[in-house]
Amino acid sequence: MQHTGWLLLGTNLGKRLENLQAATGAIRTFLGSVEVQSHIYETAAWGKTHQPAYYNQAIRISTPCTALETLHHIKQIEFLLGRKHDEKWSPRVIDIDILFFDDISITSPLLTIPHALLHERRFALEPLHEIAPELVHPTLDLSVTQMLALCKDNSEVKLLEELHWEF
Ligand code: PH2
Ligand code: MG
Ligand code: MG
Repeated sequence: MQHTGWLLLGTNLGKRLENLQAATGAIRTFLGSVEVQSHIYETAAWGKTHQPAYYNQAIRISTPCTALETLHHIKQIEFLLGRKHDEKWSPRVIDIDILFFDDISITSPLLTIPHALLHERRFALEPLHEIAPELVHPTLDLSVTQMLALCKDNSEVKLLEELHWEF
């Protein structure tokens, strides 16, 4: 059975565009098809703000893996791409977060779906809104459009113009 996952990719160390491309390639290899990709957004660091700006991108995947299997593969991909065991919210080469998975809601020490901080983070909501405005949060009962309208986070999130991409 195929499952649908909405993931957020984030990177603020090294060559950010290449990190996103490598992550997408590895997701295709280990998880399944990448069906939709948002534009890339350059976003001010949230949480610990004194660090380089991120590139963030939301994608929709189709995978035979369950949510826990998906998490397991994501951890492997992050390791493969050079992510170090780091402190909470410290700069990273790649971070892959599960925002939504089918219409499930799980709260466990290993995994929380939908992502627990999604509604508080403009850097996640804007890219997700581009690819899934009508998706409804199963416990808040709000669409992504509604969550974005209610979001109090005013950190900078700007659409990256192709001309500004770093090669
Ligand atoms: N991820 C974090 C903490 N802060 N800020 C931005 N702009 N983008 C992120 O992906 C991000 C963050 C923890 O994973
Ligand atoms: Mg994260
Ligand atoms: Mg993460």
